[in-house]
Amino acid sequence: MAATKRKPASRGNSKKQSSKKDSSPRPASGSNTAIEFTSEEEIDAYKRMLLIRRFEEKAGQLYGMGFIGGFCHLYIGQEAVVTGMQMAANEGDQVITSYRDHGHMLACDMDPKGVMAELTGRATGYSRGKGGSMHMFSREKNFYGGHGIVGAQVSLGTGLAFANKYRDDGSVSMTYFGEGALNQGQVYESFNMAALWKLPVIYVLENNQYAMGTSVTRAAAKSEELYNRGSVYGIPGEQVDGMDVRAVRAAGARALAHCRDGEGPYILEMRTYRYRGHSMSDPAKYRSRDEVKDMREHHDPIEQCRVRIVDAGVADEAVLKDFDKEIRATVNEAAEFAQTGPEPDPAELWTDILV
Ligand SMILES: Cc1ncc(C[n+]2csc(CCOP(=O)(O)OP(=O)(O)O)c2C)c(N)n1
Repeated sequence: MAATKRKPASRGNSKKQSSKKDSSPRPASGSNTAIEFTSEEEIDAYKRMLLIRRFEEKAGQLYGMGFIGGFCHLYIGQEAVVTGMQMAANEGDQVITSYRDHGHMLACDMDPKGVMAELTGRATGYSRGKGGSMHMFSREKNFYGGHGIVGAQVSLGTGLAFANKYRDDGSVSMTYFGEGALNQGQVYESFNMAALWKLPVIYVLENNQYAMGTSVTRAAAKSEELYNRGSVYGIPGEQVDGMDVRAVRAAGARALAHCRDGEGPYILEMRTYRYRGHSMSDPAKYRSRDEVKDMREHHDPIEQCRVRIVDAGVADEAVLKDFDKEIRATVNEAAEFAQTGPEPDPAELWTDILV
């Protein structure tokens, strides 16, 4: 198979961009072939993405009110990535990601109550209140965390793919990481092994343009072509408009088919953007308000979906408002559960530790 499947898409799909050459963040227009959704799929995608958005907004509020301690990294702006991938995936395919993980858990159909209760450190949370925002798992839902060490999940995700190949069960490991993590050595060790052994793994590179306060153009060589980073190992890659859930699902389907056909790993560079700071303690002074405003106004994944739904007459504003109401109710219920659940028993300090 050719090392690189697609050329980077044109970056000219954004109207208002910074005049600085090669420094303004924007999603690629992606390889928009066969990306149309049915009416049901549009609604499904809209609801899934809105659940993540509303959940994250609530988590941000609870953090501000002091209910959540430690780190908390929100996924707002990036919802289309994990939503589109999960729409393409089969049951049994695994997900593993970094600390920016709440959206992935919800997309894996984990219970919002259990996720929120983990954020507030309650015994009713997914890690019984001992993991917090960055460390949650659900074997049942094939979600393997939640990892605070940048890039560490890439080798673990490659290991999941090794197990899939060993068991020959047709499952694919969807291994997510940021463009900051991409420059780590273990990522390339993983690429080598995955290509050598033709492991069924999709490396989902969530290029949200910033690693903490460092823009990708300052940190990565050839930052316009990150999809190409596996080419020396013969790993195909493509750049995808990560703000368009349809483009993500289409690319995800291509990559999954490649893996299931026994062709080995695949890289999807999702051009996306995070609206909030790196974590709740980041005032994001390294970028302008206009830059964020432009992304919100012209590229928002949920708004794009909403406009398509209304324009095509799939649902009207009143119906969409009802969806929002339902989703807000689910999230409020999760927040209530997370604020009222019991704290972990102090005896738990001595369980689940490696000696
Ligand atoms: C090995 C390691 N080095 C540094 C850090 C500190 N750190 C936490 S997040 C982060 C930036 C990672 O950015 P990226 O991979 O692009 O992911 P994003 O936060 O944008 O989702 C850094 C340097 C860490 N947690 N682990």
